[in-house]
This record gives sequence, C-alpha cells and structure tokens, in this order.
Amino acid sequence: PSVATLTPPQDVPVLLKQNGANAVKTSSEVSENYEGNYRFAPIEEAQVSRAMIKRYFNMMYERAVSDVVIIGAGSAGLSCAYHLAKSRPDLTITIIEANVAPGGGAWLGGQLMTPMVVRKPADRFLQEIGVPYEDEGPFVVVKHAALFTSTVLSLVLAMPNVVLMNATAVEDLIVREDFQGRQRVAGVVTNWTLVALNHDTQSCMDPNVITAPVIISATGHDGPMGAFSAKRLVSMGLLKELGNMRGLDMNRAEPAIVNGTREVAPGLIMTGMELSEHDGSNRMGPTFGAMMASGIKAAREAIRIFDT
Ligand code: AHZ
Repeated sequence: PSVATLTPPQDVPVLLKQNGANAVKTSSEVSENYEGNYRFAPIEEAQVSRAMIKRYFNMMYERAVSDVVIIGAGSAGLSCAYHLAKSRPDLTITIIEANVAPGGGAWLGGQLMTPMVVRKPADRFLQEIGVPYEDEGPFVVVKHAALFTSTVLSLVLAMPNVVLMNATAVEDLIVREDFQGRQRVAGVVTNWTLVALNHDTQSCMDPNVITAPVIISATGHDGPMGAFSAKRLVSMGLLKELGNMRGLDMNRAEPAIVNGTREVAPGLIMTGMELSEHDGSNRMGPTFGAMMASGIKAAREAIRIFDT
C-alpha cells in the first residue's frame, strides 16, 4: 500500500493540529515489561528529526557569538574546559573537536596500553574530578586512561555553559586589527570535518564562523590536524617560525608545557602539546599531568583576560 493509504495501528500517536502546532495524543500503552511486552511511547519519525535539528541549530545560532572557543577536546582542552566552566559559569564556552570521539590521545596511556600515569602534583586534578588511582610515590596511575577521559568529559558536558561540536574542524582563524593596530585572533572558521578533509574533491564548500574574544587552542602536536593554530600563526605571519617539538624528556617537557601555557598571540591562548610545536619544547610521552595542569593554566589565563 502507498504511505497515504496506510492506516496507523491503534497505538501510534495521532498528530492533532492545535493552534498551528503539532500536539501528540500518546497511547497509554507504554510498558516496561521485559517478559515480552516492552512497549515504547509512540512517536512520529519527524519528531525525532525536529528534536535534534531545533536544538543543534539553535545551539549553533546562539554560539555564533561565544565568550571562549576551545579548539580540540583532548586531555588539555577538556581539563581547560572543566576549570574554566566551573570557575566562570557566566562565560559561554564552545568546544570544537575535529574527531567524532572527543578525548584526543587520552583513551590510552601509551603504546596501546591502558593505564594512565600522572606525575604529582597533578594528581590533585584527579582528586577534584573524582578519578581513583594507585599511588606510586612520585606519580599515580589511573587504571584506565578512559576512566579519566570519560569522567572529565561527562563533567564538562554536564556544565550548562559548555557546548561541544564534534566532527567539526577549525580550518582557519578570524583575525582583526585591534585599537593599537595589532592583529588579534577574534574567532574561528569551522566546517564539518568530512568537508574540511575534502576541499580538493569539490567546488567551494564554504565554512561557518564563530566569534569569541578568547580562543584557546589545544590541538596537540603535529599530525593530520594537530598543531593547527601554531602552523596557521606562521602562515599568517603572526609567528616567525615553528619551534618544532623536541625529543622525549619527561623531566624537562612537563614543566615547560605548563609554565609555557600563555596567550601566544593576542586573543589566542595555547595549551597542551601544541605548545611543544610552537615553542620547540620536548615531548613527555605517556605522562598526562602536564596536560591537566596546562589546561588549568590556560583557563586561568582566559579568566585573567576577562578580568582585565
Ligand atoms: O582531534 C584532535 C584531538 O582530539 C583535536 N584537533 C586537532 N586539530 C583540530 C582542528 N579543529 C578541531 N583543527 C582539532 N579539533 O585536538 C585534539 C588534541 O588532542 P591531543 O590528545 O592530541 O592533544 P593534547 O595536547 O590534549 O594531549 C597530548 C597528549 C600527549 S602527546 C605526547 C607525546 O607525543 O609525547 N604526550 C602526551 C601526554
């Protein structure tokens, strides 16, 4: 039968036009009986689409102007988002993550092994967000890196002032001249990641924009998308050259990243391993305390900018 001649079974909702809006008369036959009689509240397929569309595009509409954009939801970006959103509930924080799965490299501890090592005193951040660990003296070990990442991610997403757009890539920075004639980063240019990866296969697929007085870049070290802002600062002439990440030295690398976390260009704070490419500092390999502490420092830098 054609769709038009289908008669709905009795327990399918009937869409009633009331004052121009669709009101649904639901069936009372919802049942949570797991013995073969589990029945869902009836639904029209279009309701599902509209439930998602109106929320997502309203969110995009609202966040076209944000207070802070965080680029990259790895361990540094998420730690930053947590501290900033908690300290300043008045700020609207928009996280843009290129991957479908937020978390960056922090789903594993090292070489496909799952325990996560965190050097003290960064264990305090684990205490704050409620992640248990084993104490090994100078460092602690979380039983699975995913326990850290899923915990911080769920806390961040539960904050009312935070939104996350994943599968969305930052493909350029908005730059404006400030009143002193300096170039200031003032927003991000975004596209669906699948589009960003396919610009060579189609005619122009124009991007979207989000403006914000503070951008925090946490895109990790160089890779297919990594070190995005550091590389763009060079190609825009705001940074002479990349420092390029040096070899692994845990003792030098971690304090260098935390202490080097700063506003690297007007309006742009950099955090996490992206800084190693910007500054030419060492990598630390599979120890994550610096990512957490650098994220916190980036949040503090952002607060400082808003306070002055
Ligand atoms: O997908 C990226 C990842 O989730 C995302 N990202 C990168 N470019 C982006 C773009 N737009 C949007 N243009 C983008 N998102 O940024 C996230 C970076 O996460 P990460 O885990 O790679 O970086 P991190 O600095 O948070 O943590 C680094 C962890 C490392 S690497 C390392 C070593 O190699 O020695 N050691 C540690 C602890």
